[in-house]
Amino acid sequence: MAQQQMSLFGDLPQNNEEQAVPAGDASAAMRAVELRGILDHAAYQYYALDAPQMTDAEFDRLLQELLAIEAAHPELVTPDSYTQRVGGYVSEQFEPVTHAQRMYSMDDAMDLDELDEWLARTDEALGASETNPVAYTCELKIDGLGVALTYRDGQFVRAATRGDGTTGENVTDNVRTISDIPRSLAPAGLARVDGQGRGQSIEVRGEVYMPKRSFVRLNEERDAAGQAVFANPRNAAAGSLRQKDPRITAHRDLATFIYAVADEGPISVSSQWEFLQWLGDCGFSVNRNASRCTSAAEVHRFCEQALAHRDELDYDIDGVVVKVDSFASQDALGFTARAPRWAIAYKFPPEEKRTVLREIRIQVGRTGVLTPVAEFDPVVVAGSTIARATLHNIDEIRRKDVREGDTIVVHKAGDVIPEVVGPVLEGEYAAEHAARPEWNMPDVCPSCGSPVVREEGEVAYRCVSIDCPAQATERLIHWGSRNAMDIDGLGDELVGRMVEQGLLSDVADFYDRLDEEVLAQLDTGRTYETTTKDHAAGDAIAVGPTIARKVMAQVEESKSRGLGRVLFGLGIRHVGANVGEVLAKRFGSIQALSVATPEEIAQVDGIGPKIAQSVCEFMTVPDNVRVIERLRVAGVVLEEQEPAEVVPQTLAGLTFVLTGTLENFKRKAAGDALKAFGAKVSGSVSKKTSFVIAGASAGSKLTRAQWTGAVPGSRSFQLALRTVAQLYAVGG
Ligand code: 3B9
Repeated sequence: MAQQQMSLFGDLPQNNEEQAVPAGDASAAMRAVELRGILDHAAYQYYALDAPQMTDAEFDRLLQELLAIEAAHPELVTPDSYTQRVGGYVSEQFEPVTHAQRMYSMDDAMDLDELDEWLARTDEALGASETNPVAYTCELKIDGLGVALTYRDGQFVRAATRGDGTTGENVTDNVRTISDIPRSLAPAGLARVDGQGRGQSIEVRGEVYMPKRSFVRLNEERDAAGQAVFANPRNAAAGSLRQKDPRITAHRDLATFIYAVADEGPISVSSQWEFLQWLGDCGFSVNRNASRCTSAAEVHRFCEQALAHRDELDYDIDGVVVKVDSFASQDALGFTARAPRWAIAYKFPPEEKRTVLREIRIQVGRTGVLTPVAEFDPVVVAGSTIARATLHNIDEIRRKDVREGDTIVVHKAGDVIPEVVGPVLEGEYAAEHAARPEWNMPDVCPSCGSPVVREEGEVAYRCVSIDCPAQATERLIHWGSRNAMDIDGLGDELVGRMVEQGLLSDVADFYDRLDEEVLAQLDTGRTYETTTKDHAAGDAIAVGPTIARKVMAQVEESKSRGLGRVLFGLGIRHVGANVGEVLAKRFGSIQALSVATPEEIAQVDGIGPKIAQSVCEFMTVPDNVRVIERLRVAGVVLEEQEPAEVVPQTLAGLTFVLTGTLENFKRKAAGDALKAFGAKVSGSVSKKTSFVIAGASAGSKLTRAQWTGAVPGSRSFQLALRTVAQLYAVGG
């Protein structure tokens, strides 16, 4: 969770992928699979981990793209597609619960004008007049987790999360530990329920939250214990509610506010205002900051008050909920598919904070792109502390005109991603800003000192050095990332340390150089704060045997992730996760791919000439070939498990004999590559032998070699020659 701000540019396969317009059905199908994967992953991060990595806008854009593909190709719709769900994430850890009545969402009003429009429309629909105004109940919108609590015969029996609105998770055992939830409904409340609630199931709804003070205390404890801290109270509440062990939940200070009932039929109340009163009579915790208003002006005043006092509350709120008070009027207005027409959520404007921009620091990515990042004094925005934000590129810095030392305004785009809005230029700030020098991209890479280049027509500046340690680190991080080799437990920081200490420099080092014992001794860069019998304060903290063993086990497991992920993990420019899979399917092995021409690669559905060129270039760099060969020797799977679709059988009918020591290939690997193209590989020279590929210290087989069958100048000869030439080129 603490990483949330840092890893925003993390491992979504989008970034360096060619955005191919789905051409044929095959690429549409691939894209649909990929989109589902991305959406599922994003939803999981959002709902299950409470660590969103994507803005809502980006999520929506991808969802729309998937919807468009599925609309055009209905045969591609799968029952598990994100589009077949209402939203939300239903985990497998807790038993699913189907809500008796849908847990509705609410329409949003993004500003007071939109709120006014809704009020006017609702007044109109209900036939309001000056003498007979519509009454609205205004409540605070608690930024917690929606829950449904079921009482049978007045006894608490079940708690469920909101989930996707239709199906949630059974979290009864955990919710039972929340102290402000009544075990049984108080008599004062039951007095107003048909038959005193006997034989009845009553489901109330509300929000579970963690008080701000408890959140701060919990994070202090976690930090002291070296555990990851929660980004905000909502995440802390979610993490606490989704514990497998209810005893852990019990030790987290959670609380609730209840505001609704799934079916008000058996309760003799006729308005939301009375209903809140009834909830209190039952013993529920009901937020006291609510107001019954009979004019737009009063509603406005409530919203302004809520905004003005939000920081004084011991819980986070993200807006105001305005509900038509009378149940009869609510019934008259009814529901849309997702939300009641009688309620609206006025969302507070996105929070902006002022801070000081200390430094614009360069981050070198794995492809050598230099990205400027704003580092500013930490500020709490929308519930979590932020201290840096990407500035993307020099054009963006010029457009915003931010300079080191400026007082700046920051916010969170989509309430998630930290962003610099711009410099504060009012009053004396303007002159101070003008007196500061404009920031410029460096001429040399801050990591390795090589000159930086800006390619024609590109905004990005790049370090093109092969030996840049920053790029090496980023490439290694990428190799271990979730959509590549998925080496769990391999934090960015740990990789950085390993590179600094010389334990790792290329991806093959994970498999043939990394040593568990050495890793265990690696200094983490942190030091002990206190002295115990085992260490003194100030001593360096080592990785330790437990984490070292875990990482090595993950490295071992990663060997069998498959060719598609290897191709993605290698960080070949323009090869994203999707392209990696397509290439793996089509060519079946890395050998076959490495000897394919750009034209052959570009023939694959969904692969353009730019990708093809980039793959070929990568495969001819001797360093890369050596790394691939070391991966193979270490046992990393470099073949597609399913047979390749169609590899051009350019060598069909030809028989090869391999002999001697080849420079960069194991003989077997070279043979597999030839076979993938349809060649026969034989162990001994005979009349049928077309070619002998002789490495160093070849013996009798070379002596006995002779041409038979292949006529120089024939097509098969030409193709064979070219393929062999490529094999050699690749082999250095
Ligand atoms: C079935 C506050 C929030 C909120 C409602 C809220 C979120 C949602 C809602 C709850 N804060 N109030 N209120 N303060 N974060 C309005 C959507 N209401 C319901 O879920 C709901 C559900 C209902 C009525 C309300 O009744 C029906 C009965 C039979 C059939 C159909 C509906």
